[in-house]
Amino acid sequence: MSKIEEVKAKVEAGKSKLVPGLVQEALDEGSAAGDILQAMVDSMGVVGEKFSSGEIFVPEMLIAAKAMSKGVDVLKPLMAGDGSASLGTCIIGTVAGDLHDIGKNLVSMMIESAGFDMVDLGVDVPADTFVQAVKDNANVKLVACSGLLTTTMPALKEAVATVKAACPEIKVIVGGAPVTPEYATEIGADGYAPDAGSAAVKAKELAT
Ligand code: B1M
Repeated sequence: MSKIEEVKAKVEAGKSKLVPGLVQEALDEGSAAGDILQAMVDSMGVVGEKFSSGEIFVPEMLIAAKAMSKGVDVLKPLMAGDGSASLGTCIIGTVAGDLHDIGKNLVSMMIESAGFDMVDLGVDVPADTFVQAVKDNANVKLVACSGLLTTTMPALKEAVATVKAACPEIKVIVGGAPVTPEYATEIGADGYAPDAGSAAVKAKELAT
């Protein structure tokens, strides 16, 4: 089994203590950070399928998520930006009622590496909190809202509407597994991205 396959297996199994060391070993063997990250994202896909089929339950999903986060911590310094001039501040959060943060954290990491200063509001963020953060921080150009559940898509809509009503000059980008480009347009978002890499590209496009 290759080191990357080992990382994938241990994330699936939720082995938080082993994953960081294996990620480091994979890097030391010459694997690219992006490939290791993709392997961990794939693991979460497998975990989701196992949850859907009733093979595992919420606690197993949670420990797999923790294991992946530990692995991402090792990769984060390698994905950091070049420290050049800031493109502005981006407020990011997962919308109200939604506790999923791995995708949001990856999106935050990639937008930061594209040159933005990030203010991460965490998960379960009420619409008004996004607005307050725009007011409390300097040079805000962008609000990025993540939603992972079909049941929290209305919260995404509320977040976009609330930010747009209070701060029309601020661009809002949305994403997350159930979100489509059509839905993003329907709820009045300025941008949509299907993954973390394209979120960074879209963020740059909207803010410059
Ligand atoms: Co949850 N969960 N979960 N879960 N969970 C899903 C999302 C689910 C698809 C699993 C399944 O049934 N197959 C399902 C949703 C079904 C639906 O709505 N249609 C589900 C469910 C049902 C639930 C609960 C309701 C389960 C329950 O309690 N019965 C519950 C809800 C809790 C809540 O939020 N209120 C729940 C809880 C949890 C845990 C807490 C246990 C845990 C999350 C822990 C954490 O995040 N810290 C968890 C996990 C781990 C998952 C799965 C397995 C993995 C999610 C993940 O991290 N994926 C997930 C199944 C799956 O995704 N296949 C599942 C990896 C991550 C990199 O991908 O988040 O999609 P993703 O992010 C991507 C893109 O979506 C995009 O870029 C990211 C990186 O490329 N993206 C953006 C995300 N945000 C973006 C923002 C952007 C642009 C792009 O612009 C701003």
